Amino acid sequence: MPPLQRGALPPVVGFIDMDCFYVAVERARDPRLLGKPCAVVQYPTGQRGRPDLRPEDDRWRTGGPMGGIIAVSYEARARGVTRQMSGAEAKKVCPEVILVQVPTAFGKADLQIYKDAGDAVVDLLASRCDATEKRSVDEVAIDITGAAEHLLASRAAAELGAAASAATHLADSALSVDAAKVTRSSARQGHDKQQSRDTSELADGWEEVLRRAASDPVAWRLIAGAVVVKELRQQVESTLGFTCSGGVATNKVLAKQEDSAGKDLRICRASNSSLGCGLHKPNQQTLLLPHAAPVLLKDLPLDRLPGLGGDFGQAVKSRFGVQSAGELLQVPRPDVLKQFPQRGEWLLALAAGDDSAAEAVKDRQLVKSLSNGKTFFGEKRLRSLEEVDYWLGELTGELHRRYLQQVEKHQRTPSTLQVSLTLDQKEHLTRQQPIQLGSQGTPEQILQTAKACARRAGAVSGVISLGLSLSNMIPLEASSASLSKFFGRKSEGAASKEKGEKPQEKAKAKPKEANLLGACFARAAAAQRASSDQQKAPEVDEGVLAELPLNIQQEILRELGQEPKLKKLRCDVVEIDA
Ligand code: TTP
Ligand code: CA
Ligand code: CA
Repeated sequence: MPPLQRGALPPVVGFIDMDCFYVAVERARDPRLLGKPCAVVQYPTGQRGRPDLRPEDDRWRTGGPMGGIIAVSYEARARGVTRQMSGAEAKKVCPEVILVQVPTAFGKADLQIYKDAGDAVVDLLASRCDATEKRSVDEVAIDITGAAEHLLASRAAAELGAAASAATHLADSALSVDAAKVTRSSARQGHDKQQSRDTSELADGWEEVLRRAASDPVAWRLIAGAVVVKELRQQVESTLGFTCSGGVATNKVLAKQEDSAGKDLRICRASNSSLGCGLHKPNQQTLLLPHAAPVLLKDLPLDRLPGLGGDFGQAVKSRFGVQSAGELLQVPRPDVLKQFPQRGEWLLALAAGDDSAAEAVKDRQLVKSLSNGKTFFGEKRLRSLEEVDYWLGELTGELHRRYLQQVEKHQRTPSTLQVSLTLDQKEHLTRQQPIQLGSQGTPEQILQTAKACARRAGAVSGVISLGLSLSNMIPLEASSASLSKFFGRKSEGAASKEKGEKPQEKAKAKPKEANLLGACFARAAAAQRASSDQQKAPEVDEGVLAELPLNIQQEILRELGQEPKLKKLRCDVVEIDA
């Protein structure tokens, strides 16, 4: 594997689009819909006085007034049902189609269940990505550079190559190019080029890609990125029950574009706009290596590139008499720069699919937890605690890196570690434990706590999935690392009083734990001050203390010179055996 030169290399960007999303959400709520041709229909407008339909009400529609179809299962697509149809038209082409109406509230569609499901997907992805940018109700751009680099450092190249090639289409493979010729509408209905890649045989083009990647670190990182996307997609499916399609590339310009009408084209960089994500959907993923970009961009209409859908795009087209990105690249560079001195460079980079024209994935998500997991199907399932320990070690490295990022970027640290195991019989075990990493926690600390959790799960033979997560994020200042500051000669409360500040001002907009902790400190510090004359140990408010994570409770008591009386304290850790 070529050496990595961090910093000089472009990021690894993924793109996720959920499959027939509203249908998938309905299926997760009602398993009777699984595997059946079904569609979600809008509520009938103009019907005043109709009672609202709650998500849990019977929303199946067999006739009567109905809105148009907004989401179609792939089974129904294969039988000719499309989004534009009315419910009645759908019944005509596919009599067995099940039509589910969207919930309504206050006389209009209530899309909350779909929004919540989309948010759950973002939350889950965010737990393993460097940045997570929600692009629509069912689409997310993700920066997976760190996760990809971790895989490169921790797994053998042959293993990564095999995992990526078994699960991933190449955007410029003969199959992709062939599938690109399928019209957009038939792509959406499912077609014979839409075959899924879930086989160990090396697919079209992969042998050459793996050979060339041996001397190409950018390609290697993207290949590792394809493995990350595959694992994330598996995790979304096993945790939330939704399948999705994915793309991997070095930037998001082509990972997602708007067409001239501003309508979502659902483009993975992995499958350009003339292809659409429908090229390798549902439940599939595509990798676009840099050498494939020019091929895919060649015939791309210019107005489908971001920023070129309006007047500026028109001006470019008429100035040079070009229609596509490929044609623009044929115009001599000095001519482009002369005509467009301000934006010429960007324009050419954009048409070439160059990373410099793309914005970074914007991290809009403050994660609730950091997690990492792996599945072990069939013969690969884990049969002993030693094997579980080994894989916990593997999962720890990446998690530790992401924890350090949270410390650095957001000054927060996790306070709970959780290990989850799915056993052969689909039995799911979860064990949690407090963890005190502060700002300088080590991988060893995470691993030891994880091993302790795994041991509490009892017999663990036949593990088919193993997950490790860090959650209950608390501000660093509330973590143990700074406890001693609070309990030093001058408490923060006392110090801010001297400066004339109100102690509460500092606590503004902090999470519950931090405020509780603040209250706890204030009382403890006041008790300490009041008692110092009498040389008495300070007291702490047990009610406030009990609201805090267990590790912090213990730390506070130690700082106060009191032995933690664990029996008295409420433990915030819940064990769930589902
Ligand atoms: P899409 O991602 O466009 O489609 P989809 O997820 O249903 O199917 P695919 O597998 O091809 O990606 O839209 C996501 C959801 O947004 C869709 O399930 C329903 C909703 N939606 C509408 O309500 N109206 C619309 O016009 C479109 C395009 C989507
Ligand atoms: Ca979708
Ligand atoms: Ca979409």
